[in-house]
Amino acid sequence: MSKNHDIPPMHPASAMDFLPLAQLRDVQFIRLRDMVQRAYDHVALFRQRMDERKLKPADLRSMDDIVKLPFTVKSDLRDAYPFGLLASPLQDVVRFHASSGTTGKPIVVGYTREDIQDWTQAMVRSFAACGVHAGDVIQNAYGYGLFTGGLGAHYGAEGIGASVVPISGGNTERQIMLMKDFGVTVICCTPSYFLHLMERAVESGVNLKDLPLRTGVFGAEPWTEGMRERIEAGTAIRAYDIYGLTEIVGPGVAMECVHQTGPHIFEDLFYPEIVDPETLEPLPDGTEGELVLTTLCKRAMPMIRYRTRDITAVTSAKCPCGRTLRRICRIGRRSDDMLIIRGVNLFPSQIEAALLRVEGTLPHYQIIVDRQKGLDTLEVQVEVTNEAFSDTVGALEQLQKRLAHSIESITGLRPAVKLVAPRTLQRSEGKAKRVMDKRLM
Ligand code: DLL
Repeated sequence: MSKNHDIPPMHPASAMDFLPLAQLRDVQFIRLRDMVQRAYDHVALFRQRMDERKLKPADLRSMDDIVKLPFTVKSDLRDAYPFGLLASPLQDVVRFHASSGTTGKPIVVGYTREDIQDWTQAMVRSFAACGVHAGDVIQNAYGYGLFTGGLGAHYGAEGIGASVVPISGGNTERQIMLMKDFGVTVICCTPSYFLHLMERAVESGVNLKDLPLRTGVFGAEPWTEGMRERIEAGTAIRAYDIYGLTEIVGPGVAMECVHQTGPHIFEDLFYPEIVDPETLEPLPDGTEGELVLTTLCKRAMPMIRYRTRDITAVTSAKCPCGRTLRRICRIGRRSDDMLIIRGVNLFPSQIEAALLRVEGTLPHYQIIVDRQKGLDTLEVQVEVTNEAFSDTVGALEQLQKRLAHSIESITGLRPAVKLVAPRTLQRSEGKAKRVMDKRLM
């Protein structure tokens, strides 16, 4: 029995994780057909788009036919604000979440009781995949509220029978105090917020390596292998990548197992495809493109072929854990976060990778793009370690050169690198904001 509840914890390892492929495809297809029928019957937009293609739910004969279905994009959700895409009557919806996005109205998603159970199960499987179990003390520093991170991780943590500390984001001093006093073993937050926690722990005289903390469940924003190395070297934890998005469910669409080989997609619930973002042609496993996801079980708000804008590849290469679920490669970029500087395409994650290759810097940086006399300019501000900061001017100039060179070798662009003192750049409590594009202001 779990400690705080009358209900027993959910079974963490799902048979679905290890299903032979032929069986998995059968399960997916049965679910797809039912879901498409429901969407066709109850959502005007899906019916209209399928009618335009002269496609009926019964025309789907196997998983391969998924490519006949129309895509859904973020503006469809925005245009349907707030309840236009609900496939269930409002009285069956037990929860809403919303994501603010950058402009205009938020996108809203609804969940039935069964949807919440499926999502909880996906999060239970996520925790189980990275070795979290009943008896763990999970500090949940994802934001609670309309953002899916807090409640999504919370239900999964309770579901697996752990004790949850529902602290939400921010309040960093208190986070460190509770982590120490409660014997926290697992932390859930964005990787950028964890860096902030690491830094504040040092300032408060707390050595995270002395605490029972052993696992980090990090996601909601892009992060690099270099960042994982820095986090693991500075603590005694193993850092795992969790992926998800509001439109599909929230966290728990995909999660890394203990082998840290990239997040396994819970394919029996969320069917992945990769398409060419320009032509929208399907691409084979192993090829990079835009991730498209279809919910197979969602009742209140099914999503058909949702274009995530996240660029990755799906791999079916075997993982030592034995899961038959395919994996996504680390998501380093979105098709809509590309900066074009003097005609060169640049992704913020390339800058992170370049900076972390060089000794003497901290993983806190900001990218500032501007236009002067008609020419694009790129400045990268990066914090340096205390030791490096107290170095001679000559040594700092050398460091600056090494950083500019590292960035140039990855991006082809030579930036102005500005070294700043430790703790100068703004810290995030949720998703980090790395880019300031003054050309748009
Ligand atoms: O960020 C859900 C979530 C909460 C995921 C907690 C993981 C942990 P949104 O706010 O809708 O939902 O943002 C979704 O964030 O399309 C990606 O661009 C990005 N993202 C999420 N997880 C990762 C990750 C939540 N592990 C958008 N790596 C997605 C890279 C990620 N990017």
